[in-house]
Amino acid sequence: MSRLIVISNRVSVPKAAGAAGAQGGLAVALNSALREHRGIWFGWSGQETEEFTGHLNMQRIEGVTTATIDLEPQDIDEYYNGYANRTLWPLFHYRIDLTEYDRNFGEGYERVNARFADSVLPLIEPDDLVWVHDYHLLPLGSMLRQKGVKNRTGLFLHTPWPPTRLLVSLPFHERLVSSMLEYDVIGFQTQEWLESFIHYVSKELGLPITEDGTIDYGGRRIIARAFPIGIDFAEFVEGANSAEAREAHDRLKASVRGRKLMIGVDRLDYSKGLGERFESFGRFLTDNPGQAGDVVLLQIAPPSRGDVASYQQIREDLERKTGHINGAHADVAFVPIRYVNRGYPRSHLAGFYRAADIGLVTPLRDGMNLVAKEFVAAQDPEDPGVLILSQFAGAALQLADALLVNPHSTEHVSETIKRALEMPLAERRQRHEKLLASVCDEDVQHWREEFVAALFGQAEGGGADDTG
Ligand code: GDG
Repeated sequence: MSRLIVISNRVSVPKAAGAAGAQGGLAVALNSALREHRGIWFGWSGQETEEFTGHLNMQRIEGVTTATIDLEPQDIDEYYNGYANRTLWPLFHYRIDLTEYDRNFGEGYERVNARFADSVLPLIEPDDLVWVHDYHLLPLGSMLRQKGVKNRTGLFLHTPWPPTRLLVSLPFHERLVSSMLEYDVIGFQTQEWLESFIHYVSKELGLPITEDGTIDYGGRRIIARAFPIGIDFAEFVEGANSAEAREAHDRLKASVRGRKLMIGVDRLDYSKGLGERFESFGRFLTDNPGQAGDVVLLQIAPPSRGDVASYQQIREDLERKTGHINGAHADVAFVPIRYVNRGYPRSHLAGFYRAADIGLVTPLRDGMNLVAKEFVAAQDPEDPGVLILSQFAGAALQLADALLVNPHSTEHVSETIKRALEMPLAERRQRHEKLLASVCDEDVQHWREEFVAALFGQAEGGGADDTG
């Protein structure tokens, strides 16, 4: 078996099952992948250093070797807070109104990608497969090639890929996308993002796409494919059956005192549609005065990217909206929105999901969305809750038996909440069964195996495993 070198912006050390903290979806998925694969996970430590040295901090934790570097404050400003999170993240989530273009960000992004390439280079051995993750590191593959790396390299993008008409608003977009074409495999969450990418490559770069869907780049064939990410189903179900999960479940159930419970769990991010979600719930309360005291929304939203102004803005916005809606609909013994700005251990989350009658997952745009899948996995199959899911989450393509909504329409979401609350048990079970089958079969192991097979298949010289 070839060794795997995983490269991502941050390296997140595996955590014990019950550990607290808001690990992002990427961290959760990669911990699980690396547990089974011998290999190294390389990335930024999250620490600052006055002057970049490229010194590798190596650690071995639970069978995974991690190698990290520290970055200079200017790197963090321009690459991480700048180009990655003020330029690419909003653009890739269709928010050109929030997208900032600054020459220094672009230069910082390229400088840090080059620093990543220089630092990881001595760790790469001839037979290793190199698997790069996400929008922070799009040009890394081409920088590794320039430094003589001949290994098979792949990129998986966790975010959406924007339509060509939006992407062309990015200065130097051709340079950025061309740099991605040094990877052998480029993976997207869904067919939709893949099609947008292919559209760009063919229309803007004029490259031929072969009949089997590969990109012909100067005679080299690049596999571009959808690999929908999943959750670690077995681990999650085990956590959901733990004593801590049961205790968290019972505590939350007792606190709502027989009322119906809706749950949302999201990093505090404008792409997650939290403001629209709160407004939709406010509308439901206004439109259904008879039910207003009977439904509680628990929104868990651990802060993220707090150094970026648009994230400070969303936080203020949500505080205002929560205050407004609670002010209008609360009673002496009842507050409709419980808005919590902190993270919980995963096992507690599982208990909370299970206690909820409705999972409200309404991003305006999301590469995949793992919360939707976790909500399904945590339900009691005999008496399952209902998943309300945005049609704009990548997950909607696999979870078509959820109640799909347009998160921009407060009217639609409000009516769907009503429908979910009234859904008969037989329909809930029927929908849940189908959702569960998808979440269980297309789990994170499946995702990793498919990606590595595509990467390795090429290494063997035939694209042998490029099925589906
Ligand atoms: C990116 C893409 C894609 C949240 N609060 C707590 C907590 N979480 C965990 C959730 C879930 C993860 O964070 C969030 O994953 P998502 O997929 O929902 O979203 P992003 O962070 O935006 O992830 C996304 C993903 O990458 C994977 O490819 O699906 O589209 O944007 O696992 O449970 N975990 C803990 N406490 C919390 O309070 N422990």
